[in-house]
Amino acid sequence: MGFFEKLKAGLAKTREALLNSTSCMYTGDVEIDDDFYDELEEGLILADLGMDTALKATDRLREEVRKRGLNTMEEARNALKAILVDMLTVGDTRLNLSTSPAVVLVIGVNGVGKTTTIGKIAKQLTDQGKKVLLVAGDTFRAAAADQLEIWAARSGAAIVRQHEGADPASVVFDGIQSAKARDVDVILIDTAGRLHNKQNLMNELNKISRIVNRELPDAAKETLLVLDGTTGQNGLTQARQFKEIAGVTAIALTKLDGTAKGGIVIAISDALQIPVKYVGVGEQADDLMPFEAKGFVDALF
Ligand SMILES: Nc1nc2c(ncn2[C@@H]2O[C@H](COP(=O)(O)OP(=O)(O)O)[C@@H](O)[C@H]2O)c(=O)[nH]1
Ligand SMILES: [Mg+2]
Repeated sequence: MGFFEKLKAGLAKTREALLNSTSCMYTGDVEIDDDFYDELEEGLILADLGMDTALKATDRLREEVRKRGLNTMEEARNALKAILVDMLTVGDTRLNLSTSPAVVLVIGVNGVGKTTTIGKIAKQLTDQGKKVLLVAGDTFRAAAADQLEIWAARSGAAIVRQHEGADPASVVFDGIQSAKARDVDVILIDTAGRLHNKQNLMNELNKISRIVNRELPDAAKETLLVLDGTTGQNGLTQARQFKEIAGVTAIALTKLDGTAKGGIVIAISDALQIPVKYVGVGEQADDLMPFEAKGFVDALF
């Protein structure tokens, strides 16, 4: 399956939801009037764009239709697609890996797909000929490092881990020394998402960041927040919290294959102005897609 076909297949449920909730856009004889805009706005909210983003998109469409004198549904649909692409365009969609090593700190709550996403990115990077090192910073359970180890074996990446319960910052320190010794291109750091309160989590992530900044002051760094696409608006709430505590630079939205709530991508980009850089549409290594706004919107309509 080609890239676009795969994305399209992965977004099937979201596309269906959007099609149902915005059916007013697919009937040729509907007037483009206030009722139409109300119905569209409601439809976009149902498709998980959230109230603010749905309102903004509808207002922009209204403006565009008026300004350009659009009068067919097809024209209105194309205008809406262009507006959504624009709302999804909030910065560079590729990870900045411009130095060797570059560091990607991967954060997010438990179960969203952090370890899996790291494994997939590792596989894609090693396939491109890069030397990758995985750091098992989730030390809560030995199983977390075991899971990362499986991805290391699958991708050919190296891994640094310690015993269960070890200080994550110390694992990161070890990982960086090892990366320096082995001329690694990309360090991917896994973290735990189960710290019992916000302050705790913030302290932990800050400690890791301090080590990274001290040991690799000139390295390209990304903080990649992983969000579970099936949680819809709750994902947006998580993103706001993590943005506040950890300075998120990139987002990966996983599990879009199992949900009709994919419209949340648009809400997140628009509300937080943080670029979505990956979307996950399955459990295999090649089910992680580099995000591209136009392709995403095309796959939705
Ligand atoms: N269907 C689907 N499952 C996914 C995707 N990404 C992760 N998962 C699954 O979600 C579960 C939790 O993933 P894991 O990486 O362990 O989450 P973590 O706790 O954040 O590290 C696993 O069963 C993964 O296989 C995705 O894009 N699609
Ligand atoms: Mg994990």
